[in-house]
Amino acid sequence: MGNGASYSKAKTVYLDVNGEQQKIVFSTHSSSRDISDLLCVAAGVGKWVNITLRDQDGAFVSVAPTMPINTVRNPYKVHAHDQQRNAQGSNDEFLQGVMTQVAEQFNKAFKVQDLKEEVSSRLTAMERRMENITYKDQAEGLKAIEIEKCKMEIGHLKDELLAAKKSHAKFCKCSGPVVDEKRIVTKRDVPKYPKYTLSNETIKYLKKPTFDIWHWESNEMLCLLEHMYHELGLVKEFNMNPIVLKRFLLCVQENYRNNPFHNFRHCFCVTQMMYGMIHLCELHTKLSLLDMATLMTSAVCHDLDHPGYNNTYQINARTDLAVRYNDISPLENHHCAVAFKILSNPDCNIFGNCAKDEYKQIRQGMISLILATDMARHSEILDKFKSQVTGNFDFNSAEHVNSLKMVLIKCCDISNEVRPMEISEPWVDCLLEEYFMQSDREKMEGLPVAPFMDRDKVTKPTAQIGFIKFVLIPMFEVVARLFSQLDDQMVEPLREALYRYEELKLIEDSKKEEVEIEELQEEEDDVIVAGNTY
Ligand code: 0WF
Ligand code: ZN
Repeated sequence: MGNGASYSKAKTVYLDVNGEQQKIVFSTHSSSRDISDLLCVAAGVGKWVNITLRDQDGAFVSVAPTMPINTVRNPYKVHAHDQQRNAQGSNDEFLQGVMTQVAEQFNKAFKVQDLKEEVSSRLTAMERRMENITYKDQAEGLKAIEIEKCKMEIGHLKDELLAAKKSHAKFCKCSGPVVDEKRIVTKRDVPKYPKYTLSNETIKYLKKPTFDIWHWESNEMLCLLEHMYHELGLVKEFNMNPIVLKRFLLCVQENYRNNPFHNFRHCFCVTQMMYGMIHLCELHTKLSLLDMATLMTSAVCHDLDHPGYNNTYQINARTDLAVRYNDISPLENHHCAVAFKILSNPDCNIFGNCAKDEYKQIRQGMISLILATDMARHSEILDKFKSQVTGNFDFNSAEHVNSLKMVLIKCCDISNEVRPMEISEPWVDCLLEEYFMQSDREKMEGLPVAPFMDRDKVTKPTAQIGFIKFVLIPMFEVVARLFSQLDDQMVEPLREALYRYEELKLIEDSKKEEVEIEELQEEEDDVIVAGNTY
């Protein structure tokens, strides 16, 4: 394993374009758009064509700098969808396309359980689109009966999907609909998870916020996480079986989805930052090992099975998660439930050898910390902590320490901008890609869209300036009042990031102004020409 000190990395991804072997090579700092363009070239199609990739199991692979690499023997299948042609094609073709998509997704749903919810809500969205077509097509003369037939077909598919969902629940004897049982059991066991030797340099860097989190593939990240548990003395203190620890981490990794942002690398980043803060703040001198185990395990589990659509979407779209948790932090409640489902398997329970009371405290702590990552509770949690720090912060008070732990996990969760620019910037692209996926879907489903998620309104600097200025810096400044070493190592890098984005915004604004002046000039010229003509 290397040391992770170099920041840029080239990725090679192998492709199957209609049976022909191709490959693309890109930097991990490329944008998703750049990679999409490369894919179009590899597929021999124009840049307006929408490309999707599927792996050997038929699962979609997101086109992003974080996409998993593959091997020449397991290329991703390239599918090109010509949007221009579709737009010009007949309504019949469009309806045919919709039906094919429905059938494709439906078939896939039988193979992959966790797509069922997705399929169901997409069917609803398609139904709404069909409604729109009905009105438009009356003018264009498309037979209403044809549309009715398609609607009926969708209705049948939905009924069958619901029946399949129910029979699966019966078959699996799921204790509740919270968790997809299949994913809780690891697909591969510990022997398949290679052992790496960590260099001394890697071990040293791992404690720093400058650690290059893009340098490592999944197995390496697992190995680094395992090292953190050992190095902090948690394995010894809680009498963890080292194989159970490996299996727990493997199971955690398998329960993160391949979202552009909320994926296993984000889990690794948040945990590595927690590990870094534990060392930087010398928390072992202030907190117990039980607190440390709670902090680390909460970080590892905090976004388990994130679907890539935030709480606002869950609530507005009235998803199963929102219904299950009565609109109260549906995602965070779900991440936590998945965590304890994993720990309920004795083969994965790293706290299996703890005393009952210790387990109870760890469980309580983890619930409190994972739920604290809901940004809707940001002011409530920070204001309470601020008042404790402003008075006399008491490391012997359980309430004060709980507030501190909540703020620590919050800091780590949104800490990308603390890292060097080369590391932090690609995360903004990943997050915007996830946000745009959500806002596109919200538009399609007629749901409200937040301006900061709207691809027509947000840019990287506008997204980051307010977030760094009003969320990140104030929060890290409060923690730095307790641990002054944070000033140089975390608050200062945040100020530098803010300055950089403000500079970028100025450049962006002046370019926009130039374009506006040019447009005005052209309009004026047109008026003069028109004036001369008439
Ligand atoms: C893109 C920007 C943003 N920037 C980050 O660095 C970051 C880290 N985590 N997150 C981030 N969001 C979110 C992931 C899930 C929750 C937090 N976002 C924030 C938004 C655009 O703009 C604001 C700005 C101020 C207040 C609220 C939203
Ligand atoms: Zn997170």
